[in-house]
Amino acid sequence: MAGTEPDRLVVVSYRLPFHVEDGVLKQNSGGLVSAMLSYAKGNPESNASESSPRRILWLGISEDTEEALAKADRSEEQTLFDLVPILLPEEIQQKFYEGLCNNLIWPLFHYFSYLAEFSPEDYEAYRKANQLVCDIVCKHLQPGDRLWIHDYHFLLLPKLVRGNFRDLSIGFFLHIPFPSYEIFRLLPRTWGRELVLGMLGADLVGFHIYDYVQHFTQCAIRMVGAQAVGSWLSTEEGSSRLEAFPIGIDAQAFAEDRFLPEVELAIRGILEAIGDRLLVFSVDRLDYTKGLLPRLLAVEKFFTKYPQWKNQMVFNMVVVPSRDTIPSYHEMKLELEAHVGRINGLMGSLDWRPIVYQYRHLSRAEMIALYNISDVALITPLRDGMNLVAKEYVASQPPENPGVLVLSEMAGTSAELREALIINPNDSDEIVEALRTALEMGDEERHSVWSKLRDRVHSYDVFAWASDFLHSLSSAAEVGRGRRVTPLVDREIGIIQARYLTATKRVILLDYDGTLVPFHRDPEKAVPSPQVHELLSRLCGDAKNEIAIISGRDRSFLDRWFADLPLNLVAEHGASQRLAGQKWENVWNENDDWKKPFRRAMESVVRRCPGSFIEEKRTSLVWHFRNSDPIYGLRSAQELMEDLENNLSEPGEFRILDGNHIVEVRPGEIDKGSAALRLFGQLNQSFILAIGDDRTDEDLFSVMPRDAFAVKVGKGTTRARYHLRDPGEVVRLLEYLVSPQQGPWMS
Ligand code: GDG
Repeated sequence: MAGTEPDRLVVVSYRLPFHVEDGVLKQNSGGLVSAMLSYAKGNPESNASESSPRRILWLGISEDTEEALAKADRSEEQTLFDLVPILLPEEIQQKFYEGLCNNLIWPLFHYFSYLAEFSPEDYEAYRKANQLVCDIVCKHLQPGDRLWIHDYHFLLLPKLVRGNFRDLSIGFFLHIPFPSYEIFRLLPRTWGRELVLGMLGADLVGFHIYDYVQHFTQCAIRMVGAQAVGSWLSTEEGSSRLEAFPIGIDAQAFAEDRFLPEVELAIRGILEAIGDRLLVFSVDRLDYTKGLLPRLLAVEKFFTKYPQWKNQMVFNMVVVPSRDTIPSYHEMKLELEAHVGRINGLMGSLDWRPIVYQYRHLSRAEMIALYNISDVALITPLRDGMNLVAKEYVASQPPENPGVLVLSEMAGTSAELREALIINPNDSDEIVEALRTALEMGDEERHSVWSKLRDRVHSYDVFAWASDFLHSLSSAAEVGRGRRVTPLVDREIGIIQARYLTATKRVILLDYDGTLVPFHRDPEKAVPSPQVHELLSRLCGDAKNEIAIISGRDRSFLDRWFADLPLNLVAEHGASQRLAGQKWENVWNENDDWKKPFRRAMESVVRRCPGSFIEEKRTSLVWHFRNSDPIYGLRSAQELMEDLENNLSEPGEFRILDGNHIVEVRPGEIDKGSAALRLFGQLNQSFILAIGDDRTDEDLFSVMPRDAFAVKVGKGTTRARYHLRDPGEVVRLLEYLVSPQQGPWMS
């Protein structure tokens, strides 16, 4: 890592958005680079920190060398970019890009699962490519940088970079849809888990629309056991915020550029060709997601059903060349062209072709002219992450005579452009009727619909989008840093061990389930291993130690496994306690009548939520849903919590807790913190270590003095300062304390 340069943005996208042509740096068309350019220039109307120019380092695949890019002539604003081309080894590039990106992720995420190819070699190449890109990115990162990673080529990258830079602000944005769990689960389990965890390496994960946020959340809950609270997802590794940022366009530029001379020239050309007929258009890359053939057949159906429109309307279908050396794309193109020929042959006349088909890339002026002059845009993809053409069409319309947008409900942008004529692209009759409505729409309605669409396209343009994302990233990264699991590492273990060794009196407070012993589907089978038993015995054998197990379990369970050890035991979160070598005593002595209404509420949830069950303890009732469907379990837990709350008469009399796959209700005066204070008074021993994994342990952490070591096991927010990943690490830590001669901890 080189010297510090404050407030630099580092962007990684598959392609570098610049290339060198005759020694001059040329900017590729695309909203992202324009947005970044405007961000780099700074907004003169903003506060000081946002008004000054900022540098952007951009890394991506390129055919130009770093030297050629650096030497190329640049405009003044382009000098704000530092460009790093990435060149992957040929054997990886092919399998990574053509293989995993284009033959698996693209079709699968667009719901074309029958086209998805699940090749382990391609996945391995994808892993390697992400690792190689990570190595290059890490070499260029500097303290204070913010990193913004784009799209499905780099789903693993956020986590890989996070492994090297714990506190870096990392944002990730997905430009294509994130599919529902039913589609995503088709991926081999290890791949799916890796991809989700890869994305969750970012502080902020952005999608176009809220549907995709929900789909991702469900996948993360089901596949990696993430916990969702509001817009945050937590795993053992940390927390990420998920949000929808519907990408915008440079609406102002589209509105103004229609007056450029080259655009006016192109408009005149189109007008001459179509005469006084109405013009309907579409522009897409050649791709099966775009619904090209169904659209064409719907237009044919339109002319058949409404022959009065023959010779009155022209459909200009522009298909932009893409991947047509691949046989399936080439076949798609031939099939499309065969139908264009057939329809024109069948319906056309000497002076009218119903379909004007173009297979080529248009210049920007031609695009804007086409947008400007078309009466209807027929945007009917079968699936699309967002679809910028729809927004560009809206922004380019002449206010005096705006056109009509017919839009597929399968395009992300339909969630925003709600006033458009929304169609289902598989329903040819609906397309036919929408086309007719659009062509016949009266002036007043056209103006009213368009002005609403225009307002939306202008108010959340690409600059608002980028600045919204980057602002959100700053706040998410700040919160994320606070929440990130701080695994104990050598240095901290060293400090704990040194304090342990020099202390004259030590207290060690241990939770049981999820802390000393991993969870089991059947709680009765979650029993301590001989290693744990022997370890506890060694800890108790040291006269300086006072060891307590403070658990939610009942007395008989704790007696069964620990009666032979000189341990302090606390059962049912503090309702009973047994001091080492003494008898059990009850802290709570009421009868069971209070449980009745709570039990009734729980029984009703058990009937509805398969796999869940009620555990009755002397001083609490617990509803478990570890063995239920995780999403339905969570929903049922929320409903149960509300139901239980409704049974409370006095505040504080009972506590309702949502723990690790449980909902528990118990008397308000019983908690693990009070139990610890009852056992050990003011907790002023020279060494105190408290370890626990769930919400009930937070009560324990909350009574810990400042110099105590509070350790949270697993994911989730906590008051504890330290984290361990799982019970295995807890045992390792305790072994470490009793055997000081061991080698390094984790490095
Ligand atoms: C991904 C997602 C999401 C197209 N043909 C020509 C041309 N274009 C320009 C358009 C528009 C862009 O390309 C295509 O817009 P998309 O929305 O399809 O964007 P992609 O980058 O292909 O796709 C998509 C997008 O990312 C943004 O997040 O909306 O869902 O798949 O800007 O104007 N431009 C010129 N000539 C053409 O022939 N000059």
